[in-house]
Amino acid sequence: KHGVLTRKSHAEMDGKRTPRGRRGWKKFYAVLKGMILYLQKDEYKPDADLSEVDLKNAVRIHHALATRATDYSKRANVLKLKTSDWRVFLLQAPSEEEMMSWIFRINLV
Ligand code: I3P
Repeated sequence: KHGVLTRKSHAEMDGKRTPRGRRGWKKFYAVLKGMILYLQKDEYKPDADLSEVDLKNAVRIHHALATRATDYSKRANVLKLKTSDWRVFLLQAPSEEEMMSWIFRINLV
């Protein structure tokens, strides 16, 4: 699965709140491949190598949990992704349908 997702970092690897200055929203082209959610700067190109930044932004979603971000109301169609290493991301999808589809696919892994 792939598509546009806009990301906000809420908590870091240690579970601590992401510090100010790094809490902004950023748009990515997301690609779910195996157990990894790639958050790429540019649109998916099947045979292109991923840049260092793209690799750094990749999220392992094994044992991660995706839910609707019911406690976040500033934006619509936002899901909350909690990873096994205690990071928390908010991810905004372009539509309700896309958000539900991402939640379903992430939790299936
Ligand atoms: C953050 C940025 C986010 C905002 C966040 C700010 O600043 O303005 O858009 O979240 O508020 O800290 P920065 O880019 O300097 O990290 P919202 O869009 O959800 O308001 P927060 O600290 O209350 O999460």
